[in-house]
Amino acid sequence: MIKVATVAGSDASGGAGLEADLKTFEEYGVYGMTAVTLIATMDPENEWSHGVFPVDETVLRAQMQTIFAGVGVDAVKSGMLGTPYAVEMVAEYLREFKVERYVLDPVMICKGADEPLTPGLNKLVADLLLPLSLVVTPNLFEAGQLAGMDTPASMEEMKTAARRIHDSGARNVFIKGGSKLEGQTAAIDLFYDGTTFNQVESALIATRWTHGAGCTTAAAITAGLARGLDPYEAVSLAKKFITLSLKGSFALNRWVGPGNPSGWRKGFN
Ligand code: PXL
Repeated sequence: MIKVATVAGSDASGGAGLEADLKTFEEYGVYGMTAVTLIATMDPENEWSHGVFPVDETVLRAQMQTIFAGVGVDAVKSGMLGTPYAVEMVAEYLREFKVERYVLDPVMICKGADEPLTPGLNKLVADLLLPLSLVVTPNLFEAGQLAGMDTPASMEEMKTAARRIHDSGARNVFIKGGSKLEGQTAAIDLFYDGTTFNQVESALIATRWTHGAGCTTAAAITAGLARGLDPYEAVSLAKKFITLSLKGSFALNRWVGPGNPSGWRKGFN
């Protein structure tokens, strides 16, 4: 059995975080494990505002031991880490267990919130985790932050950001959210392996229910790598996966709605 792990937050609403990761792993036919870094909650009496409750360092370490020392992994993904000790611990375990296939989803914001959730952490993530990543999956905002520039507003700026992030140690950079560039009508993302730029394109799915799309994309890339795809193949397949997931998206309530990772199995097309 192919085994993958996600080191990520739990989203109590079920659409993002490790819940999205596990659903995605299941669709890819790989065995998923979780190290929970924090629990994210949403308050229905306060316009769905987010609460973030980090998991104690000892408890996080015990989970990492279970997964890395106790079982072993073919690929690893990290999502929302939330604390400096979580970032440091991920770096420590990736190094100690010589993980080759590591996907860094540098989660800095949740959809709906425009402020970084943990601003102080971004530099630590860039310093410690970018150099260990096989693929990093920033959205436009996160790409700007990792590249030390404003949020890219054109394909040229996306390329500049991708180059800088590659120079900081990520072996492959996948910048999502090209559909948000001015005048864009398709969902165009950018893949860069240090030599060649590839645009990864799909039709734009017109839905406001995109909660968990970033988590799902990174989890799909992780599972694809674990199954032996190369980074560009894994990214291309993940793009198809997320497009079909978004075709099956739905509202949970008036604030939020997730994609549906079973979209490609159920044929929402
Ligand atoms: O979608 C970003 C994200 C990642 N991880 C967790 C979250 C969210 C957004 O709500 O709750 C745990």
